[in-house]
Amino acid sequence: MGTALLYDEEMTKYKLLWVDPACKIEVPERLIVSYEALVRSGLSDRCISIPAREASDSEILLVHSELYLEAVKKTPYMTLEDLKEFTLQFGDVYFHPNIYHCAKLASGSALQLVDSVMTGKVRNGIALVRPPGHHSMHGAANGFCVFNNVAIAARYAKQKYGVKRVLIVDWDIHHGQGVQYCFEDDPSVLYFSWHRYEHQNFWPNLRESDYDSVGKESGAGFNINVPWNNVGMENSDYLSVFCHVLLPVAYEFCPDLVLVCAGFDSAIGDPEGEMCATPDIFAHLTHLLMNLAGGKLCAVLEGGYNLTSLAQSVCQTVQTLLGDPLPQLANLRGPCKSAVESLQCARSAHRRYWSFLKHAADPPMTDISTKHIKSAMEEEEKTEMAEEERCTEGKVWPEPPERLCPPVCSASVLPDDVACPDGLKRLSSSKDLEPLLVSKLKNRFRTAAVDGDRVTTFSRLYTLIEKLVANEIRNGLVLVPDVAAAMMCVVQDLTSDLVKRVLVVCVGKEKELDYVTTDGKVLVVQISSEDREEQRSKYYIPVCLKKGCSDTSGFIQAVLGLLLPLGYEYNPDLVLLVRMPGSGVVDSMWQQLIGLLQGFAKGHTLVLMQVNEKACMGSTASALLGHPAPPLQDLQTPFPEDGDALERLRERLQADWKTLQTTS
Ligand code: X5A
Ligand code: ZN
Repeated sequence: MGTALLYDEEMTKYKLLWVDPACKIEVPERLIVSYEALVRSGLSDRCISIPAREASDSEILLVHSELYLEAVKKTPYMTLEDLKEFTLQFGDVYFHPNIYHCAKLASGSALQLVDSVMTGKVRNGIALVRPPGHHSMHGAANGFCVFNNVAIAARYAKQKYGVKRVLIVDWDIHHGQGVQYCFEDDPSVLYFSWHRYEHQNFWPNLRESDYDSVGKESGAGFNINVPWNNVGMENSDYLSVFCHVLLPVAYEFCPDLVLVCAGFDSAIGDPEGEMCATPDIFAHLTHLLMNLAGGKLCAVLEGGYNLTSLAQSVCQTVQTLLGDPLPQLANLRGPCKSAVESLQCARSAHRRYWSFLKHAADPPMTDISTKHIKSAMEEEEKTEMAEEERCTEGKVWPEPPERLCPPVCSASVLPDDVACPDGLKRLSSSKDLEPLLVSKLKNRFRTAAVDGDRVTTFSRLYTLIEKLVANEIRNGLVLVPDVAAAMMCVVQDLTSDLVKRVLVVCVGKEKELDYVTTDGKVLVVQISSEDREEQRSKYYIPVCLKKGCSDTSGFIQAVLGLLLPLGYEYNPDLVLLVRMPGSGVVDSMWQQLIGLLQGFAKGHTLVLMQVNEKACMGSTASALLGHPAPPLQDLQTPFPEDGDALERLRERLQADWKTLQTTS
């Protein structure tokens, strides 16, 4: 199961033929540099190339009016003067004799991609297209867009494949108002968009781009807008919105298909967006969506006008779709004040529709009632802000580091009588442990004689960790007789010299977790039914769920709203995932957890399980190998106590962990 790449040089063959400052950035080179970067980096060779095709009339009519289609059909025969005049009835768009052909190819490419993914020919894919689509409307071109490629693709997927729920994630820096209008009364398509808004002072300057446009009639709750009221948003702002707004809703929605309006004008250096998120953020945004809908994800290019930033961002996205390890994001801060306001407003506007947001706090009244006065004030603040603080087109940033795949994806350390799951490499030999380490282990087990089997297991485990750290192996699965003791050994003895920061995720009850707490070399997040209020410290975070780990709703809520942001801020070099015996965690939840955790530490995850839990070895191995987790179906409403407790915990931890901030 691979990654599809759709590209056709034909779509580079139209351009602006007159002077129009609003349109001059939409150039054929956008597509050329994106594709060439994929070729140069060797990524295109690893994709499955799918031919583009033209969308048919009836497919275009899934979204657009006959009148509009017939009008566009005439453009190839128009004179330059006619084209100019035709263009005038629309906003910020241009026509060219070849654009109708390209627009049909752009929509058709999105449909070919949907076909490839829905028939199982590929797992996921990307379509590099021009013209973009998300601004075009039922009867109008707009914002460089002629046909709404992604909207057509969503309707097509529903019609042709009986897809029940489609999630559209629009990370382009402009509001895809065309997509919003298309689906605002439709509960089967959930549209999420963040966009530069500046209290309606940024194009397309629509009142309905604000957070309070939540959808209409039965579609209420299925339109999510997160307006950015300042420029200069960073990686941490984008991740906060994903963790605290989009992902909780997306998991509750449980889509059958994910479509991405993949505009890269939200990246640093873009003259339209003026944001500061780096191209490697798209690796993480992509990754965070890849465990939804069983991995069925179709990305379709929208905007992106800084050619350097665009090409890098496209590569980051494709490399993630291919399953390569994620880049580490260093020095993440909390969201900025303006981002917190935006995400708080969006959460609050949607909490009546989504049980995963039920406990979101109200934004302070003043923020709403004085918004416009405030916006004027902010305008001033901003111009006063040192100009070099703001990102401009001339801004430079380091090229994202190369993302190297280790020679071995997944390795295992297992007792000799346990069969190794397919695809995993069994570690059966190892060098002898240093005597010092052996004596430490003996101490740990409080036995004079650590038996031979145990020493063998631990020396193999040590070898595995060394190879993870050396990037010879991506991740590992280890079965031990006593998980609690093994966890302690790994954390205190085996990793201390090798790894700067270990994120320990402990699933289920464990009495003796008190030791690993103080110096920041280890961060423990434990999810169980046990309340250990007195234990809380910055580096030991127990999450208590009323019904423990078997409550998938509470569990996923804790993972998205707490574990993910903490992980991003902590930025571990190794993730140790410990499954306590009898934790009760549901298989699909366990796989989701493994999948999501692989966004940290370049994918270096070590899973520790008890030998008698062989039953879940297969699903663990599958998740470690990078197969998408099955969707979490039929999630129940979380227990109100759990939602409350989670919100309180987040509140309390906000002083130490800025990424947990959801209120101002
Ligand atoms: C697809 C896209 C932007 C239009 C900006 C017009 N369109 N000012 O990014
Ligand atoms: Zn855009």
